[in-house]
Amino acid sequence: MTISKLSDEQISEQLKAYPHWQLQNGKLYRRLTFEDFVHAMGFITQIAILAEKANHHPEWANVYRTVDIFLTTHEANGVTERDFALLKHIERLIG
Ligand code: HBI
Repeated sequence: MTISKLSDEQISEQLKAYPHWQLQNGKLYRRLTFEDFVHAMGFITQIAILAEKANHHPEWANVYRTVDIFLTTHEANGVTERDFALLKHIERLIG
């Protein structure tokens, strides 16, 4: 199923509800900092399971207790509702 990317205006409008996130190089981006490396890995593992179930995967970088997470939809070459769905899962998980 092809999915269309959202416009920058649509993205900015939806991001108003998520002030920790920003649009960076066409991707939704947030830096997460955990109490230690093991907690960072626990987060990554939980999101990995969700992502696999949704067949929609993040791009991320982990250095010790930080996780930089980037959400974009490769097949749309931009941000789609699938990215916001994963963002909402992440926000629910970290509380
Ligand atoms: N994850 N972020 C992202 N974007 C995609 O387009 C995507 C994906 N995970 C799996 C996936 N596409 C598959 O549907 C295709 O690789 C077949």
